[in-house]
Amino acid sequence: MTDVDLEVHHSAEDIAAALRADVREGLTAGRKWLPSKWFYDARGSELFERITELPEYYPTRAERAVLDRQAAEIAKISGAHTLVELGSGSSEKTRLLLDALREHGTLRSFVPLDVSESALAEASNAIAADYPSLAVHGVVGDFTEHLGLLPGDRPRLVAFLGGTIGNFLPADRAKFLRSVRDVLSEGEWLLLGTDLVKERDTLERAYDDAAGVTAEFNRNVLRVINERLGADFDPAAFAHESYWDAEAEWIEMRLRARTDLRVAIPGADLEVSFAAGEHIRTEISAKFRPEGVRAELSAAGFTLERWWTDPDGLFGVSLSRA
Ligand code: AVJ
Repeated sequence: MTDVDLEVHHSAEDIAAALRADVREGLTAGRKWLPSKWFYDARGSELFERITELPEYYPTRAERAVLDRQAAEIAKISGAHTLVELGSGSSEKTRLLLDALREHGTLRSFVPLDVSESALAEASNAIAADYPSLAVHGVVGDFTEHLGLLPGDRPRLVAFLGGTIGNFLPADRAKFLRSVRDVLSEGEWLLLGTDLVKERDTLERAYDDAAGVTAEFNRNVLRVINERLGADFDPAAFAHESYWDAEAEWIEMRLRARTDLRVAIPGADLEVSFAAGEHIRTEISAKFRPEGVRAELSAAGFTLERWWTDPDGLFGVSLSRA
């Protein structure tokens, strides 16, 4: 028998109100920006899945290479009864961890948490079907807000994979890591995926693929605003860009207005003007150095127990103890 339930922390009204507040703040700022979590409606989540298969987008493959090799070790060290996955998306790589924990004999429940209800429901159902004795408890929500509500037998292993930690600004990242530490008890675990600093070309291409999938993913945020707030963005009027900021050590995705534009956003009571060439920053994706990851984990109250990279040294995975 399968055992899936979905807990939804975001009603359609909550989502519209949060988007409205973000749009008002970000698009009235001197340098326009939008939070990257708004990419992920059903279409955006699908586009992201396609990104993970692109030749230029190495992080997914590199992280999978680490988990392939180390899942058994992760299961043995953590002895987790519950796997919690933050920003779970399609939960594809999660299966490597679930298999290893099942093999190890400690696994009881799986708690995926994601902002996208469609992606979460699909993933939870697929996992529940393939792991009949596993209790699956999906949580639809924002992992910056709903961490205190994480269910599951202890010890729990919280997996935050894919390098999504890089989407936070550094100060928010520190707060977030601290909040994860605060919901865990001593002896519970964090498995963290961090994309590593590397040469500009490799990074910029990973976020600007030849097939244009990332460009569509980027423009999807404008469609989300059109749908949820009745705006009249013409996505084609914005050019997609990826830019490696070598000083901040992050990739920025931007949408650059091709001409002077005026956009009405009735659901946010807003009219926004763009000068030709002006851009909206739609995402930062920070890249890390091993010593930086160790320092940030330690500052948040974690003890780093293991650090692995893929054979090409592109991506790091750390296992830390609370
Ligand atoms: C899902 C947040 C890990 O930052 O690399 C992929 C999102 N953006 N291509 C990343 C993304 C553009 C991705 N994360």
